[in-house]
Amino acid sequence: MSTKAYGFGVFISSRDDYFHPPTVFTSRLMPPISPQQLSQEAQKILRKNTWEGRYTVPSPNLYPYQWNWDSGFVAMGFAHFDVKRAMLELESLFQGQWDNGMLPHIIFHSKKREGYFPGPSYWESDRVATAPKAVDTSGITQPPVHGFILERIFDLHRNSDEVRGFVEKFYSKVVRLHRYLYEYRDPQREGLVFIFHPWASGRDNSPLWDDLVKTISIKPGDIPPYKRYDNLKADPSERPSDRDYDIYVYLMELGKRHHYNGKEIAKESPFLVQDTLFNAMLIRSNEALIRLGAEFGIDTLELQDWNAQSKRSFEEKLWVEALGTYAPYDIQNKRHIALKEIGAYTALYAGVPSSERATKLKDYIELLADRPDGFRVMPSFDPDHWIFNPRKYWKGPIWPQMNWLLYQGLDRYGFKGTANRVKSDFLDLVDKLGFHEYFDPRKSVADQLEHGYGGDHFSWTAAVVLDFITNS
Ligand code: 9WN
Repeated sequence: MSTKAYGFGVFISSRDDYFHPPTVFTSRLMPPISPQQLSQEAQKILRKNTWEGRYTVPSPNLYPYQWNWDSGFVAMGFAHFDVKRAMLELESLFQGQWDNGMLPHIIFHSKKREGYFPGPSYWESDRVATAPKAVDTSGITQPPVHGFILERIFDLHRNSDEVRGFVEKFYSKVVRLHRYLYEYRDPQREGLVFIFHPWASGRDNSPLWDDLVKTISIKPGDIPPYKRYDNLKADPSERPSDRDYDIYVYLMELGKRHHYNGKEIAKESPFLVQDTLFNAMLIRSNEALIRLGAEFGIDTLELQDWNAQSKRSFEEKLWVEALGTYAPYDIQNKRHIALKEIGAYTALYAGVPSSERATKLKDYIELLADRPDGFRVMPSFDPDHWIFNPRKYWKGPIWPQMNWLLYQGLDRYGFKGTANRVKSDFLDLVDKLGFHEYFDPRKSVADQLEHGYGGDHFSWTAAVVLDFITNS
C-alpha cells in the first residue's frame, strides 16, 4: 500500500486487496469540499434542471430536452433523495416510447422549439404511425440502461410498497424496449443488436466511427440546410466537427425515409454497427430484469434466452485478441473497428468476460493510471493513438457516466482497488473543476484548469456524484 497524490487531491492508493474510499476531497485552488457539500450541490443541480416538475434536461442551455440514457442516470441520482422524482423521471421518459417498443434518444416535452439542433421539426416523428401522438421525439435510440436503473431504484427502496408497485408496473415497458431491439435490430438473430447512427452509441464523435463515416459521400441535395447551436453554446474546439454533423444529418435523413424502421434501414444504411457499449448495456439490463422478474414472480424465460445468446455472441464475436479488448463490429464492411476505446470496458459490468479477459481489461486501466505521463482514468479513447484529443468530446476526455459503469464492472469482478481509482479520479475532477459534462484526463493539464469541458451544471455528473458518495 502507498499513498499517492492524484492531481492535488490526496487519496490512499488503491490496490486490489486494499479499499479506502476518500473521505475529503482537497484542492489546491479551492478550500476542501466535503462529500456532504458535493452531494448538496449535486441535489441542487438536479432540482434546477428539472422542468415542468417531471423531467430533467441534461443541461438547460446546451441540451434543453429530455435525453434517454441521461434520464436513466438522473433517476438513479434522484433515488438517493427524492424517489418520487426518480419514478416520475422514468415515467416521463417512457411517455416517448413508440408502439413498437423503441425508446427515442430525445423526448421533446418542452415547448421550447429552438436552441438545439436537430429539434423536432427535423425528426418528423409526427409522420411515423408508431410514434406517440402526445409528444414529439427523435427517431433513434440510445444505450438501454433502464433495466439496471430500475433494479438500482428497487434495491435502494426495496421496503417501500410504493416503489415495489412502481417497479412491478414499469417492468413491462423496459421488456418491450428489449423486445424491439431483438426484433428490429438483430436481423441475423445473433443476439447482438445494431445501431445505425453514431448518436445512438451515446459516443457521438468517437474515433471508432471515423473511418466508417469516411466511406459515406454526401452529394449536394442529400441533406437539408441546417444550423448548429451546440458550437455557439460550448467551445467549438470541444465539440464535433461540421463534417461529423453532416454525417449525423445524412443518417437522420436515411432513417426518416424509412420511418425509422430498423429492418428497412438494415438493408441500406452504410452505418450499421454492433456496438460494445450498447450491447453491454442491453445484457446488464436483461440481467437486471431477470432478477427483478424473480422478485415479482414474472416469467423471464424469454429474457433468459436473449441474454444467454447475447453474452455468448459478445464474448465470441466482439473480442479482438490482438487488441486485448472488445471492439464494435461494422456489419456492412464485415470487420471489427479495432481501436482501444472505453465502451469495450463496460463489458465488465455486463459480466461478459472470462476472468482471464477481465484481468486483461483491468490491467490496461491500471497501466494507464500508473503511467509517468499521468492520466486520470479512464480516458474515453486510447491516449497512444494519434487521433486522441484530450479536449474534444468523445476523442479522449473522461465522462462521468462512463466512470460509473466502469466502477460497477471492476467492482463486480472484485477489482476493488482499480474500481476505486476510477471513482476517486472522477470525484477529484468534479471537486476541482465543477459539475461539467466531460474532463481533461491529463493530470498535469487538468490540475491547472479552472473548469471542465462542455456543458456545466450537468445532470448526469450530479447523479453519478450522488451515487458514488452515497454508496462509498
Ligand atoms: C446528441 C445529452 C447527450 C448525451 C450523449 C452525448 C451528447 C448529443 C449532442 O449529449 O449527445 O445526442 O447533441 O451532442 O454524446 O451521450 O446523451 O447529454
